Amino acid sequence: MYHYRVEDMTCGHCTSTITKAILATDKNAKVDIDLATKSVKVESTEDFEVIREAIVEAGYSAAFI
Ligand SMILES: [Cu+2]
Repeated sequence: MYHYRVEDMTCGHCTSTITKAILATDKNAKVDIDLATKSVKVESTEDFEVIREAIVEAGYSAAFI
């Protein structure tokens, strides 16, 4: 499982945008977001960096944890 910290994720709109961006990259990914801790956990067969870039392309930062 991959774990990212998305500091600029602030509301439900952000979480849905990020979830859609990840699913557009890997439709079978499992996305688990905790807004309070800015945490995005992803289970995917894609590379860690590919998923990270999907989050960045959606307009957010994605730091490694
Ligand atoms: Cu938002």
